[in-house]
Amino acid sequence: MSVTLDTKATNLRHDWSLEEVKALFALPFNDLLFKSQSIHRNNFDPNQVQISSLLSIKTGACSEDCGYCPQSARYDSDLKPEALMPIDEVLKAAKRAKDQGASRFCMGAAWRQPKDKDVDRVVEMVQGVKALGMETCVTLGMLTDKQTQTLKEGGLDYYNHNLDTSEDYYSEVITTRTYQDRLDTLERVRDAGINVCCGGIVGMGESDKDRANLLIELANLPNHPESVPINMLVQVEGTPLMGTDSLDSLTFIRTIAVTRILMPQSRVRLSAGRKEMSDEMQALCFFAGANSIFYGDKLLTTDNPMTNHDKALFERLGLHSGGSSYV
Ligand code: SAM
Ligand code: DTB
Ligand code: SF4
Repeated sequence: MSVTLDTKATNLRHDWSLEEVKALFALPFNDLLFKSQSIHRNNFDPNQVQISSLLSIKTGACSEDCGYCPQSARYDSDLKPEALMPIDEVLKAAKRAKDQGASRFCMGAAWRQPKDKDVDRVVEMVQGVKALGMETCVTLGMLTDKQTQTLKEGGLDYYNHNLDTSEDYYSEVITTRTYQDRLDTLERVRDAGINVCCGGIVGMGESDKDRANLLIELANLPNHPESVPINMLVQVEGTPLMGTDSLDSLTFIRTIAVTRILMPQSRVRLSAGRKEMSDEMQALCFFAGANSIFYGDKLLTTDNPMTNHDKALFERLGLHSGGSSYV
């Protein structure tokens, strides 16, 4: 099947079919990367990468059973649970991230869903981080309408809530909340006027079809998420997904390329898993259309490449940091 493409993305599409997306994945590698790079440079500065830093503001002891996650209370992952951080510590971390060059600060909490009083404390953090001149993102689990309103009124820029995988594969990974629960939270976030950060994880043992269907779910939402994190599973001892066969690097790069083609104006983030990737693989991901990273020595609870290494990589590739959300 041949696929016609609008490289300038004047018409963002929300009607991708499985056949079309499978055909993209099946293209010769060079043809796929040529297409994704053409779309990328028609919509973005091809050498600019947006930089976000993460902080776990409430760690571990989570009631959910997400099979990849070291923060679930159900698995024995050697992680020390920590209560919600005091605001001054959060702001110190944000200031450090800003000084290192991050433009967005993402705060993650290991909750199924926050309590209203938790949201009020997070709003104080958001306001403090914004006052430092950074964009803000939080990921707190499922939200109510009232909570999305509170976050919007508090000035939050982005909410991260991932679909994680295809609807078909989802129950293999998580049983304590449904795919529809995730879609409902995403709709609430969108309706409240907060930018959406939504992507998934690959390398969890899913099939080619599952990866295609995850990207279709994202692209066929009424609006494309402004940020699309593509995580490679970080395998953590004690979690059920530890020991999963690792995903072929070229398939990962193809996944980035197809994400760029389906969502031409979104920030595609090369997210978790970079520590296990070679510089050459990351370079191909940037060529395929990734233009955002998590930066800083830690993700939430696992290691990320050292900042000095990333700085050197940017220099070697002639990349510069900058840019915020949508084009
Ligand atoms: N508890 C909230 C939730 O699940 O919505 C927010 C924090 S949760 C850690 C945020 C996201 O991190 C998950 O949806 C998942 O996509 C990603 N994540 C968690 N553990 C991961 C791992 N081991 N490898 C890759 N991504 C992971
Ligand atoms: C996302 O898509 N990836 C980030 C962020 N959103 C919250 C989290 C990655 C977590 C990796 C495992 C850990 O460090 O605990
Ligand atoms: Fe809890 Fe989020 Fe981890 Fe799932 S991904 S176990 S909800 S912290």
